[in-house]
Amino acid sequence: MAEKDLPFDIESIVNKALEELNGMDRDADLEKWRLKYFGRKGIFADLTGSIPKIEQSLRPIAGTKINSAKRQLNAAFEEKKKRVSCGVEANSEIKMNFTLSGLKPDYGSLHPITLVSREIVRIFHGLGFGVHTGPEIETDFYNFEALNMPVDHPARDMWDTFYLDSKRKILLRTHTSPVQIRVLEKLPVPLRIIAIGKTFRRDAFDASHSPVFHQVEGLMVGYDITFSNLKAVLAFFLRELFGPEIKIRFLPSYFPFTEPSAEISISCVICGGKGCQTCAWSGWLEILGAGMVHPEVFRKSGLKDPRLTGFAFGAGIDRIAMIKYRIDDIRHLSFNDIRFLNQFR
Ligand code: FA5
Repeated sequence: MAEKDLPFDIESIVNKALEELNGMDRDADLEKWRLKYFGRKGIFADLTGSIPKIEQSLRPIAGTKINSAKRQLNAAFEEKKKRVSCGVEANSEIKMNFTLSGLKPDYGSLHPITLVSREIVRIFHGLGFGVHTGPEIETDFYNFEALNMPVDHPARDMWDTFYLDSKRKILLRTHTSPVQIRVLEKLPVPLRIIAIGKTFRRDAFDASHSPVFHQVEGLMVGYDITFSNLKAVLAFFLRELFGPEIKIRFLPSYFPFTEPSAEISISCVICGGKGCQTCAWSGWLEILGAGMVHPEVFRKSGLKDPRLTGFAFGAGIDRIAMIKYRIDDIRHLSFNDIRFLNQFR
C-alpha cells in the first residue's frame, strides 16, 4: 500500500484551495475560505475524520499528508490576510494613500553634560590645550598619595571615597586630579591639557550633590608659568562659557596639591549678583578650585627640575550645566526623563 492508494487526492485539494485564495481581495471572502477548509465542518475536518476508515497501514501516511497540507494552506492564508489588510491587493477595500506624509522619525539629542563638555573642549582647544583621559578606577597612589596626601593625611577626608578592596588601595577616583600625575609621568614638558570624566564620592544624592558626577581638570606646566597665567586662562574660559558680562572672584583656599590655592566664583547668572535663592543670597556661584602645582606633585611624578612651575584647576561639569541651563536639581541629569532631555534639542 502506498500514497497513491489514499482515498483522497491531497495535492488537488491544496491546489484548488490556493487557486481560490489567490483570487481574493476582501476580508469577507477570506473568512468564507477559512470556514470552507478549516471550519468545524470543513474539508480538513472531514479528511481527518476519515482516517480511522482508511486501511491501517495507510493511516500514518494520510496523517502526515493532511498535516503538511494544513500547514501550507495556513501559511498562505496568513500571508494573504496581511496583504489584504494593508491594502496591497489590487482590489482591497482599504487603499494606501501614497501621497500622505510618513510618520516623523523620533530623533535623539545630546545630554546637557555632553553639550557642556564639548563646549569646554572647544574653548580649551582654542587655547592650545590637549584633551586627555584617565581611568575611573584608580589606585590610592594616583588619587591621593602622588597628590601630596600620604596615608592618614587629614585632607583625604575632603573626599568621601568608594573603596573597591579591603586594603583601601583601589578606589573610584574622587576627582580628575589623578590625571595630572598620569600626564606628568607620560608627556614631555612644557604641556597644557584638560581632562574630562566621571568622578565618584560617597555624597548624599540631593539637589546639588550626586555620588557620580563629572569634572574637568586643567593643567599647564612650563618654565615661566605664574598665577597671572592661571587668572588669565580661567577668566577667558569662564567668560566664553557664561558670557562676557560676568564678574570673577578669586578667594584663598586649600588643596594639598596646589600652593597657593584658590576658590573661584562667578557673579550669579540668575540675579546678576544682587542675591537670590540660587546663590544663597551671596551674589556669587562657586565654580572651581585651582592653584599653582605643589612642588611635591612634580617630585612624585618624577620631575626634578626646580625651575618647573604650573597651575591646575578642577571644576564640576554638572554644576556648570545646572548654572548654564538653569537646572534646579542635579538629579535631573541622571534620571533621564525624556521630557527633561527633549528640552536640549
Ligand atoms: C576638587 O575635586 C579638586 N580636585 C579641584 C582642583 C583641581 C583644585 C586642581 C585645585 C587644582 P572639589 O572637591 O572642590 O575640588 O570639587 C570640585 C568641584 O566638583 C566642586 O566645585 C563641585 O562643582 C564639584 N562637586 C564636588 N562634589 C560634587 C558632588 N557630590 N556632586 C556634584 N558636583 C560635585
